[in-house]
Amino acid sequence: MSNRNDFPEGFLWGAATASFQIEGATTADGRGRSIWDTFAETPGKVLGGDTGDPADDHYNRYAEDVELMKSLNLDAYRFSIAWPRILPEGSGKVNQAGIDFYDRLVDTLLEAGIRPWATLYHWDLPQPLEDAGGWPARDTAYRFQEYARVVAEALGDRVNDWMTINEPWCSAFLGYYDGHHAPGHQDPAAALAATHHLLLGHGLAVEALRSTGHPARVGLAHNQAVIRPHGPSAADARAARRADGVRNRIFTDPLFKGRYPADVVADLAEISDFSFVREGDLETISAPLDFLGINYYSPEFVAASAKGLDPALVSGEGGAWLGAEPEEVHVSQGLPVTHMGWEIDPTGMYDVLTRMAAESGGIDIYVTENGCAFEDTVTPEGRVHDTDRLDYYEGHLRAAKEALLSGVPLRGYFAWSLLDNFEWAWGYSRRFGIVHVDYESQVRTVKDSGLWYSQLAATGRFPER
Ligand code: PNW
Repeated sequence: MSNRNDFPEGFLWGAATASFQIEGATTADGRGRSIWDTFAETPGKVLGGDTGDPADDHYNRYAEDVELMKSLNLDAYRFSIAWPRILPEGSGKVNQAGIDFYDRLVDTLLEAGIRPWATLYHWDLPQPLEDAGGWPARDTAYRFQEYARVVAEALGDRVNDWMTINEPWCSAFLGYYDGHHAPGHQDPAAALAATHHLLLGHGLAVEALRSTGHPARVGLAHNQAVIRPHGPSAADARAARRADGVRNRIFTDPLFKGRYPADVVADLAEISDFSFVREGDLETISAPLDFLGINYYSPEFVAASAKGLDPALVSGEGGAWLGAEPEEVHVSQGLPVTHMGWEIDPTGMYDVLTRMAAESGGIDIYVTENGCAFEDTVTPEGRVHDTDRLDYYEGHLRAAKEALLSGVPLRGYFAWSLLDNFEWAWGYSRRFGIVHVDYESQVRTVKDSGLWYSQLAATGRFPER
C-alpha cells in the first residue's frame, strides 16, 4: 500500500504541561504554598527572579486552552494536578475549590473529545511537608498516598489514565543533591532517601488510584537517561555503568525487578547504607504498571577522565554525578544544541525506547515528554517560523517510528510542551511550547511546529514540508 500511515491507527497524539509551569493564580481559591513558590522567591534561584505568576494564567484561561488543543487535533492532554490546591497543608483539610478547578478542566476536555492524562506530582510539594522533612522523610510518601486517594475519588470517574510522579530523578537529585531545583538542598544522603520515598510514594499512590472501583491505567513519567561512554575504553565503560546506575537503574530496578541494583548500592556505600528501605517497600514499589511513560530530550556521554579532551566539551569535574569517581566527567559531542544547551541527537530516542521496552516486560510505552527550547520571534503577521523546533520534532518522531517498527509497544506521544511556560530554574527565558505565549498580553500563537504537529495528529502521517 502506497498510502500507509507512518503511525498505527489509534496511536495517541498529545501535548503535556505541568501545574506550576502554566497555571499562575498561585494564591487563588485557597491554594497553599509549594516548594517552588518558596524557591522562586529566594533571590538567585530562578533566572530573572521569575516566579509562578503569571505563567500562562491557565487557571483562568483553561477553556480557551482546551479550544486550542482541539484546534491542534490532540487526542489527549497530559497535565498535572497541584497538590497544594487540593490539600493546602499537604495533608488533612481538603480544599474543594481546588478540586473544582480540575473538575472543570476535565469536563471541558471530555466535552472537546480530549482524553485527560493526569500526573499527580510534577514537583510542587506543599511547603508544610517540606518543612516536616520533605521527600527525605518517609512520612511524605504516606501523605502522597493520602493526596492520591482524594484526587482519585474526585476525578477517577472521568480520568482513567494516571501518572503518579514525573521524573523522580529530578525531584531527588536536582532538589536534594545539586540544589538547582526546589527545595535547593545539597545533601547526597538526603537525595538517596528522597529517591526511595518518591518510589515508595509512587507504589502507595498506585494502590490508591486502583482502589476507587473506576477503571484506572496507571504508570509514571520517568526520565530514563541515555548514557553513552565517550570512547571505547574499559574505563569509559565503567564510568557509564556508574552514571547509568544512579540515573536509571536506581529507579527502574526497584520498579521492574523489585530490588536496588547491587553495584549501585556498593558504589554509594559511603553515602548511605540504604537503611531507609523497610520490609515490604520493594513489593509496594514493584506493583505491575499498566504503562511506562518516558521523557526524553538529549543523550549524555561520560568519560573516565578529562585528560586529552577538549576542555570546552567537558563538564562536571569533581563530582559529575553522585557516586562518580573524582575524575569522571560529562563530555559533549559538539553536536548542535537547543536553547537549553542540550545536544540534539534523535538516535537517543530510538535507544531509550528499545531499552525500556526490553526492561519493562512488555507493558505499553508512551513518550510522555519530548521537545526543545529555541528562541522564537513572532512576525508582524502573527507567525512563529520555528524551523529548528520542527526539525527536532520530525527527527525524534522518525526515530520513534523506527522503534515502533522494531517492535516497541509505543502507543502514543506527548509533545513538551503545549504552551511556552515557566521553565523551572530558567524562568520564562526558555520556550518549549508548540504554542507561543506573550506573557504581557497572554496572547497564544500557534508556532509552525504546532501547525505541523496538528497535521501529523490528524493523519498519522508525516506532513509534506
Ligand atoms: C523536564 N535536567 O524537566 C520536566 O518534566 C519538565 O517540567 C521540563 O519543563 C522539561 O523537562 C524541560 O526541561 C527537566 O537538568 C529539567 O537534566 C531538568 C533536567 C531534566 C528534565
